[in-house]
Amino acid sequence: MVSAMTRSAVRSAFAPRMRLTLARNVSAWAKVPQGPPDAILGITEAFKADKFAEKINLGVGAYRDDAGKPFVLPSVKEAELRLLQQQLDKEYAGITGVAQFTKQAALLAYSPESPAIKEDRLVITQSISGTGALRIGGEFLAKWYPESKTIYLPTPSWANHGAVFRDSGLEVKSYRYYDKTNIALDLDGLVADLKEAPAKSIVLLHACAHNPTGVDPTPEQWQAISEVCKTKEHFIFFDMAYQGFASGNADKDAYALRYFVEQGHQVVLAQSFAKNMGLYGERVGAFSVVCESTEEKKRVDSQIKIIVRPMYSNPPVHGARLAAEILTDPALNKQWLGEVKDMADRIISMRTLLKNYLEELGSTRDWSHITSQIGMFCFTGLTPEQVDTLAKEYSVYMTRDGRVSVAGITSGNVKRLAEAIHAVTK
Ligand code: CBA
Repeated sequence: MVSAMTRSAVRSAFAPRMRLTLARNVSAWAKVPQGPPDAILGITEAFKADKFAEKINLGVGAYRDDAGKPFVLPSVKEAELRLLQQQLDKEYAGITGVAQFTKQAALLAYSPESPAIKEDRLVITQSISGTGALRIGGEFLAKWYPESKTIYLPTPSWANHGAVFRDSGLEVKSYRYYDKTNIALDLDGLVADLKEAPAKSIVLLHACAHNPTGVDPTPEQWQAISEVCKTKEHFIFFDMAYQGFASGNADKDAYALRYFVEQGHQVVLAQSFAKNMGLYGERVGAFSVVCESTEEKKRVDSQIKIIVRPMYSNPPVHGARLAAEILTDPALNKQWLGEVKDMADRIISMRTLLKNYLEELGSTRDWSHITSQIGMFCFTGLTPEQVDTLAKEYSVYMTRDGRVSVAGITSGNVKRLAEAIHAVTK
């Protein structure tokens, strides 16, 4: 047994080391709270943890082939082979990226006839896919747009928009977009809210294939939206993450952007090549600004570089080189456009199959919106509780707002999906 005297002697002998141990036990991150999983990418984590062989992931908007496998476009494989043969170096790109890529990205979005391109007054920078483009745009507007620090998003909008713009230093507000009752665009609500917003506010518009609703304005409705934005002198931020996916035609999907430019709106644009080229993990995108003159373009370009340089210095080259090859070579470009159409068509045929199966099963609900909505997503109208039951009891995963990534449906899983949806909506 150790006496009291001995114990205190031992304590003082070891005191400095105990203090050291104590200091080590209190981590610098002890007060960091647990954050919630991401509303969309968190679904993939839950899906991966599910052991059921016939599980279905309809969470993230990523295209799958009819066997449910990730799809590398044949045009991308061809471009990859060509790049390999060229044995290119791995030097840094400039701050605004691979010039051949950005030139082609601008042509794809705005068209070669665009006055902004012809008159050499379009600033464009490569970005870390669509998200990075939105972030550069948010930072640029927060720093340099003098009229407002508030951006208006549609309700609902992509789950990440709010965080991107808030972190860029903008205040985020919303305008009405979706009419739940009629499963359509709430044009009156949208126009009323944009009229109500202070003049010269920033307005975010999904250029096509609205995420998550799959409801896009018609050309006439776009004209009405342009009109109210003109009257109120609002500043337009287009997010175009799905060019080609809405109609299967890249030019048709660029209608709104081109119309607004034609109407004299000085827009900015975020582009993504994740979906239409299947370059998800390559992170290929672009951010562009329509300027008034070539002289103004030079000044804006210098400020974009000043934003990008401390953020990530310059973008990765591989994916941009792939996209440049596809967009530059006429034969490869044609092949790619055909592949985009094939992807869009497979999605459309899955919509029809799902609706037919639900009807065959005797569902009395009106499922016509499954086929009337466009793009990658179907906004099913399922409640968060029904979504939870689908995950727990049927291993069917989708976002809690009832959004289904139709690109994840296959002819092999659509029947089981219809049965599961029917079971929770009976
Ligand atoms: N804008 C919109 C409207 C989007 O839907 C997405 C992707 C992006 C960003 C921008 P990226 O940075 O990959 O180019 O795309 N949205 C998702 O498809 C998904 O990729 C989705 O499932 O909603 C995501 O990141 O959440």
